[in-house]
Amino acid sequence: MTTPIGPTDSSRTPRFAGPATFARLPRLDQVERADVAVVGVPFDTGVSYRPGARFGPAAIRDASRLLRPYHPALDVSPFAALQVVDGGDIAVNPFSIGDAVETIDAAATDLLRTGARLVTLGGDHTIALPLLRSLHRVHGPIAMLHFDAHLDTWDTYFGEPYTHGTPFRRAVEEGLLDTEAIAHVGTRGPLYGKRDLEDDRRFGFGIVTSADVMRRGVDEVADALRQRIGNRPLYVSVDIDVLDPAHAPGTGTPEAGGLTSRELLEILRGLAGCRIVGADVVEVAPAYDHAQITATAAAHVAYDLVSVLALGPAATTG
Ligand SMILES: [Mn+2]
Repeated sequence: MTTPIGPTDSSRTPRFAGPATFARLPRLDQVERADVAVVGVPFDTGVSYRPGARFGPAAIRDASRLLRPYHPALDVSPFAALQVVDGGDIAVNPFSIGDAVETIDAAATDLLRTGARLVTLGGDHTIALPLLRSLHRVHGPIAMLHFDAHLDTWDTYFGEPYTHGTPFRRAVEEGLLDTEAIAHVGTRGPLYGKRDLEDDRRFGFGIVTSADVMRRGVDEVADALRQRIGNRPLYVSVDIDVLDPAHAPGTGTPEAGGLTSRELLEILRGLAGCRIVGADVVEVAPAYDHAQITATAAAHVAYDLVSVLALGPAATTG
């Protein structure tokens, strides 16, 4: 294997200058092959409340300029262990959700064929469905950890099946997920009714609420999740609204009482060793952000996901 091409040298080009790629990494077209591609999906037509997540990828990339190459907590240099690149943005139709879903699936499928694993920057949570469809074709049913204030297993909004509140109901209906190993983490806030939880349980989801994380602690939660997942191919979906609005104000559907960014990062680090086949960070809406709080949190989530990928087994096809 050739030595990976790392980020632009910050001793020569200051971090606030130079290319606006994720972590100042090379672009996909600048390398022979990539192990991990960080890809933007600037799409927010599926949101039910505040719009603006279409500007998420650009905001996360800008906040990622300060990421440095060594991860001390995990003792790994992810950009040296793997060839990580910025795969650019998937250009989606902002006027047709159905068309966008097909475009994301096709583009992700093409990227997966290059051998790269994808860490996707949203965009609203609608994008997880086509990403899971493309992964399912490679790996079969996939385990999933879904970090989110919300369940995202509702049926429809205004009669529409593809929205940011419905991707995981569709994913279960389509058989994309391994229902022995799917869980929400960080759930909180009011629901429409008790039925929401009954439906969700019927689909097979476990729930670790935001309050559970506080009471049980991050290590115990991460251990329990790791045990449930085992060696299954795993998708990790992080809706930034899993964080408390104090830690992520720039998002579409904020709920009080969420995780701290420290708790979220610690749980993600606890997934080291899992067979992660793909991940996303979604729902960053920079227009409601302040001082890059949300974009910085999202950049660090993406960095920790890449670092965990660098420590885990390669995603061989199942
Ligand atoms: Mn969500």
